[in-house]
Amino acid sequence: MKRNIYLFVLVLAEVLIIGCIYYGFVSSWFSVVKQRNQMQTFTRLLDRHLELPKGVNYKQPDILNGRKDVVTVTPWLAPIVWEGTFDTNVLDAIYKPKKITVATTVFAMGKYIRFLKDFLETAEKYYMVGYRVRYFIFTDRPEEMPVVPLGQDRNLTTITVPSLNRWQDISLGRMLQLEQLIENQLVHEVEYIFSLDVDTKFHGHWGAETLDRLVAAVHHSFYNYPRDQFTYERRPESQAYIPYGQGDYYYCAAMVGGKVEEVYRLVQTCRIQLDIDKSNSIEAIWQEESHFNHYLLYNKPSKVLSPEYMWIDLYGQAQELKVIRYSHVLKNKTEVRPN
Ligand code: UD2
Repeated sequence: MKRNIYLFVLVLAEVLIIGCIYYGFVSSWFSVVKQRNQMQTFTRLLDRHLELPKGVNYKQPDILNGRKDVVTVTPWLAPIVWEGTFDTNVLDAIYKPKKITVATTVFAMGKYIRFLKDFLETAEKYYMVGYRVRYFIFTDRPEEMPVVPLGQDRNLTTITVPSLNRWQDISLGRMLQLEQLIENQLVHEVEYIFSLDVDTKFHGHWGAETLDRLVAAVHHSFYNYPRDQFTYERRPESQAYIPYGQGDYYYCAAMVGGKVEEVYRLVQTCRIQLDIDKSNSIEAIWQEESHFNHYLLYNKPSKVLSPEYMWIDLYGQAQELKVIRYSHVLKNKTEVRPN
């Protein structure tokens, strides 16, 4: 009997000791995970904090004198970026120490691969120079990829995708591809992303002034039009429907960018809306561009790029454009498109 009591006490003590060790281990593991999550949240928040290192010299900002020929802020107080509204010295002093990475996705499908060399060569000269850039090129012709020397901290990944027979499907399919790339890879690896059309060239500086939460560019062909003449989707049966009398600007789909989480939300929403339209046998008038415009009307961009950042070689230089930074090249649509 005495022996049994002794054994019972011994087992109880062992259980208690093991329990305490286990509890200590589990709770310290939980606190490590909690701290790590907190750190990640704080790092993400700090990423938006605009810290200026001491000793940086730049021109004194002015609140009375500035651009008077163009509007430089939206009604929801997002900046509209024009030459003369920012100072590269101060922006670089703030953003370069953050060591951010900007993913840049480009689709070069079918004959559009021919535009890629100029795109990359000019991007290397003007686009996010001095920042880490990771190009992701989606193509069905990997064997025709041009060889373009890249600067320091810049690299390129080719993603081979199946060919498509309709240019509309290529344009629309970008949403799903971007959604998957962000979800599977980029969300863990980069802070910002820009998705750009390939039939384009850079002509001037495109830098940290374009970084923000959600960034959209005003379309070169509609920036001076009344909203009822925008080519929004006007059929209520489409998920992209915008009624007459509504709308801010007409944004182009050739450029969308921002924090990777925000762009993910945009492309995923557009992809879902496109799927609903498809199941209802309707395709919006300007494919994903119509859905972008619908999304951006109800989810305002935090920064808007002026047509300096999205021009077209077809037009000469408009008076209000002090510089053309990026433009669409001329193309023979019937010759380059698959349909
Ligand atoms: C407009 C938009 C474009 C897209 C399209 C949808 C602007 C300035 N452009 O341009 O972004 O919304 O309308 O209708 O707003 N692509 C290929 N291979 C092809 C076809 C397209 O790679 O055979 C890719 C390529 O990256 C190209 C992009 O899709 O830059 C858009 O196609 P587009 O340039 O033919 O469309 P476009 O000029 O009508």
